[in-house]
Amino acid sequence: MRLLAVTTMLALLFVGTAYQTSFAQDADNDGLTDAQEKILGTDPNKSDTDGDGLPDGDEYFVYFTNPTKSDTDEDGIADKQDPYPRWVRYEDLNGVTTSTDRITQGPEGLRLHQFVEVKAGNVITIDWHSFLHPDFTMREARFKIKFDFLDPNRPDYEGEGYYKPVDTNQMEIVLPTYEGVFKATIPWPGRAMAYNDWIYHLYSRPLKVGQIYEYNVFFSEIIRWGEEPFARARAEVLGTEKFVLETKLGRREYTAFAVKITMKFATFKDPFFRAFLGPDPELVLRAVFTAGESSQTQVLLRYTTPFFRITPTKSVGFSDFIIAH
Ligand SMILES: [Ca+2]
Ligand SMILES: [Ca+2]
Ligand SMILES: [Ca+2]
Ligand SMILES: [Ca+2]
Repeated sequence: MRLLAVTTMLALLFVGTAYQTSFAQDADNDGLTDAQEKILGTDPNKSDTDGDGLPDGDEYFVYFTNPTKSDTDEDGIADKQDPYPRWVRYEDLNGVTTSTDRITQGPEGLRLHQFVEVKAGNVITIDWHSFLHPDFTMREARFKIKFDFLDPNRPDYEGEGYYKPVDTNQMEIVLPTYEGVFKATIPWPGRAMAYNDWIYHLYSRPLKVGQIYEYNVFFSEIIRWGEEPFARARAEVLGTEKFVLETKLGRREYTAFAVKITMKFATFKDPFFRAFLGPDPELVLRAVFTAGESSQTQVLLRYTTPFFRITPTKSVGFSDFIIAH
């Protein structure tokens, strides 16, 4: 009788202890507690749930890859081997624009596939493919643009366009626009790329404090109004800072590289652009990356990009993107 009572007491004590420590317990020692694994749907007793060679905790906190999927971006290369393993979704802070971006390494260099959706009453989508070369030059792009208008009297629109090099310093561009297709062959300077691409040139290389990159950014929309479409950009890695990110597992602080980007435009002729940006505009933007050792561990957390909205009315604005994690 006495023995039974002791056993019961011990059992109660054990249950109580297990209950108290379950929140902090990491049974498989993969950097995620059992409670966190429940939220993410990973196996609390298996450190590498999807068997891709990366522990669950590293996938979630360091690589930003999916711990339950061995090939996060579905390019046929498992997360551990993939130099660009993510298919990442960014949202702008106004909740208007989302972008789902993927970089893959192919025989012709890096390839960017970006799907942008702008929901501001009407819905505009841009399905963008381009090739990024290590010298900051974009040699080819093709894309689809769709306008889905709320106004039933305004017909929806869908068009395809491309940038194709004629030779090393000229580019043929075809832009589908609401008023029709715009075609031109324009001088294409060295180290020049479309504005969809510039952030990925920084993303695709390990950054170091003090580094400076200079290049040109092409804004296709303004060429139709006779403006000089290239901005001269200068990106400087200023230093590291603390960056707080909201994740499914709560707020988490990262040590991050802060990059300052200055974009200098030519003098605007159009009165609308002059009024909005001044006659001699220089935009100062910023980007934040986790301070990783390689392109695989370095994650783009936040960046700002200017845009010139493609009709029906001229507009200029900024999207401040933050990673959805
Ligand atoms: Ca665990
Ligand atoms: Ca894994
Ligand atoms: Ca994975
Ligand atoms: Ca992959």
